[in-house]
Amino acid sequence: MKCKLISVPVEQGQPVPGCALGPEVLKDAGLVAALRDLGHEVVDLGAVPTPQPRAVPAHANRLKFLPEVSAWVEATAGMAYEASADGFPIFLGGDHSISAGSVSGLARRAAEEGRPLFVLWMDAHSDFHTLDSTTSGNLHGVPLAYLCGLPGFEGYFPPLAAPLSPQHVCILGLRSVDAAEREALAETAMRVHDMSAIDRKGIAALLDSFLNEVRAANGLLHVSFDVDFLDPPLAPGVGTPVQGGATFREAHLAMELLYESRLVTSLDVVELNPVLDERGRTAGLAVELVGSLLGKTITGKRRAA
Ligand code: 5AB
Ligand code: MN
Ligand code: MN
Ligand code: MN
Repeated sequence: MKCKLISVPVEQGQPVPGCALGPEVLKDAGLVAALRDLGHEVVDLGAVPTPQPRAVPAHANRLKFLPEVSAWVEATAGMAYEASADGFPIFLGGDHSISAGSVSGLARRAAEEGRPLFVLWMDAHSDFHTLDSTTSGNLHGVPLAYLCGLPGFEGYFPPLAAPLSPQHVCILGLRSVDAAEREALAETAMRVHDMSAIDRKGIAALLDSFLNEVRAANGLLHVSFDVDFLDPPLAPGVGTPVQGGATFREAHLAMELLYESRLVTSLDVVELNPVLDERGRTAGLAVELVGSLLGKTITGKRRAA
């Protein structure tokens, strides 16, 4: 596989300084070597150049850094569209607002190819606020609502070439949902698997059923991996930790199943905050999980799918 690394050093979508250091620290933690050891070609496309803030109208809600984040979304979408012509793009965040850009660029490409884009959103949070419903004003909490075409983004975020179909989206690992998000989620056809579902059914059963849908539809599959999906003691280097997250083995198993499916075509790794990390543990684990998603197994042998 030809892995294309795209750095998106944005932290204005969330309140804690340090998140923009994510791409460099993931590379320092051995990301390139981990991928090469698995036999992949790695092309580092560098960082999305810092864009000029977009001229957007004033918004009635107190949104933080809207012109800046909106500009990053537009610039990242352009880069994602270009990079997805071939290979396996990996977007290194930066906060989760970057996925409004990466996924919209990938969705435009998928629409042109006439294939449905599926998205697996691995996250403690649903990121399903609109610009009107967010109470924090932090724009890392809105990307999934934007990507699904919820109202209120017009004129503030770039126009979407191809909104996601909610039936093609699966949230995994959820344990923090705001009231407005809960209402909006109740009205969509998205698959929403919270931690309680993982406890009861197991991550393998939940993922298998989604992966079967992707396969049956001949879909492309993007994985948006918010590092706060992981349980905070394993992954302290995140700005919005929530107790009760995925365990070390649950996370690895998810990645192993995703690899075996051979369905994944692109990836985001977001929300790592190296300033909050403890001795590089979160960065190291994130690199290890990317390795598992791209073929690393315990014995080095491949399992039959
Ligand atoms: B993340 C919260 N719902 O809107 C909000 O880390 C948290 O990308 C958003 O998943 C977390 O501020 C966004 C309370
Ligand atoms: Mn997120
Ligand atoms: Mn999150
Ligand atoms: Mn976060």
